[in-house]
Amino acid sequence: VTIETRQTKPFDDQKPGTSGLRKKVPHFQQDNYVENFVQAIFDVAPKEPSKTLILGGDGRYFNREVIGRVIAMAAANDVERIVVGEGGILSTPAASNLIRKRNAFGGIILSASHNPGGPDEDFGIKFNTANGGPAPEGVTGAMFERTKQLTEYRIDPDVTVDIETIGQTNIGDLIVEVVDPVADYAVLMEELFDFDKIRALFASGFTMAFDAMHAVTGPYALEILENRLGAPKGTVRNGVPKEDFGGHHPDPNLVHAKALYDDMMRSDGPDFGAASDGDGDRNLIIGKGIYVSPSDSLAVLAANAAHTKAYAGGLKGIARSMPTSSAADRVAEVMGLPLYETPTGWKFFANLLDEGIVTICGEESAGTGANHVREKDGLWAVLLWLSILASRKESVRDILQSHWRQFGRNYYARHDFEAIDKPVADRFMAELTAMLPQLGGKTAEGFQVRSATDFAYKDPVDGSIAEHQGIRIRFENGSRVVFRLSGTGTEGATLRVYLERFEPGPDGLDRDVEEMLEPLIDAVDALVGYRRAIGRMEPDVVT
Ligand code: VG1
Ligand code: CO
Repeated sequence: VTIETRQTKPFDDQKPGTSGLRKKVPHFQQDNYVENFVQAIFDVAPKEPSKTLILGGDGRYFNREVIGRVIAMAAANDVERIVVGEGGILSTPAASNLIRKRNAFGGIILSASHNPGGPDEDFGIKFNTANGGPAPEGVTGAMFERTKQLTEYRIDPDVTVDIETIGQTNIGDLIVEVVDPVADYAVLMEELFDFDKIRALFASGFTMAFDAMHAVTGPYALEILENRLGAPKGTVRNGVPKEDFGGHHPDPNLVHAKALYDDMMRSDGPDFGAASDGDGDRNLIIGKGIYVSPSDSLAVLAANAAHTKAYAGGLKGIARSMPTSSAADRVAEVMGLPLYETPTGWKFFANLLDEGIVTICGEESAGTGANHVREKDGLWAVLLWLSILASRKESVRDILQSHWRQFGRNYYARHDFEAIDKPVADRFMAELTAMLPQLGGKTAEGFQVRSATDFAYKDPVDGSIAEHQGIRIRFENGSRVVFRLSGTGTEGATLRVYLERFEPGPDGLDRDVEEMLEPLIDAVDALVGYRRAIGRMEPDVVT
């Protein structure tokens, strides 16, 4: 063991965003940029309940390189055991599971999730704490402070480990365990779901397409869907993880998973379609001829969870991020469950899950998950859908339509305006915030403002406060718009505009989403003039 202390310089831009530190690869390749951030993690994270670290990533370009550096630095930073996925692979939910199973003090997950990969694309590092969840704001804040002060990092340059072969290596006091990235996760899924029932569904001729988007979920989906559940070979598409995700955005939405969507709209297409993102924590659900919005998916899963082994005893509560539609609120109301509304980002769910006051959580950005791990979980959502389909023996369309008849329908879309000049975006948000006191009561295009607020959240478990989490304008007719800036982008600023309009039914449940939201967009634009302020008429991405 030859621990070296090397000089580094502090960086002023290592503030983790919604989900870890994300930058372009060349930015991460600056001298000591990775080392600085990793040292800050080791300095800030308490090594409790054990000195075990979980390590893996989504397999994107630069993944292997950074895995090697983290191992060498861990050896010099009082880590006793590293559990790393073979080939440096671990999906985000699988990493969360391993942290919990191994009583690790935390995990380092290398991913920029749904952002593209490659030498000029995105990379990311995130740290999850001992509960398996993304580091809370207190911890990321402390890490950021540390990155601005660091002048040295510690490394054992002699430590090199073959991460391509499963097995254990002892290097001085350090044990490095290379594990099958899928095995423990697959066991967890078998504990939660009735695999026999899903197997019978596939055996009955039910067909599915799963698009792994050349990202990390490929090996998980192949093992679970095809090998264990007997889905026909070829059910999993793009199942081999690639460093550049085959040149695509591994973002499971109707833009980037268009090929899957097109297949699902064919009358002879599969019965059920799904996709996942770069690091395996998101899910896209499409039925034959019908898209399920993530907000609706959360509501349907919550309403039907009792069809599944793990949730047969009922749910404790539901949580959703603030911009997510209130479809889940109606389910909670009918089922007599508490509903929590949190800021965007999975880290805000962890306390509620730890405390045992919610069971299922979701975000409009295609994230759904539950108390089995502390991250959103793409394949879990797919398996829950499959369990419900196996049990109800109805199509996705029938399930969705009967859901709307019972609870009403929340027409919903998110408009993303990408790569806006940051000063322009910041100025617009500041002007909008200043406008809020005057908006109440105003009317445009027949929409009257009921309230206009800057969302702040007080965590009911630890009392911590998160401010400026999005501007929310609510109308008397139940419609709503939310404005916020993305915290995961790596180019300029991305303005997200979340639009929602409620129809109680029984009429008006089968309308076109875009048509339904158009009057709301016009009203909002008349009130706050966002299109002019950012100089864009049309969004880059609609989801
Ligand atoms: C986006 C989504 C948010 C999600 C986050 C991380 O954040 O809106 O709901 O939790 O990505 O997802 P933002 O700040 O860009 O809106 V992932 O799959 O990147 O880990
Ligand atoms: Co993700």
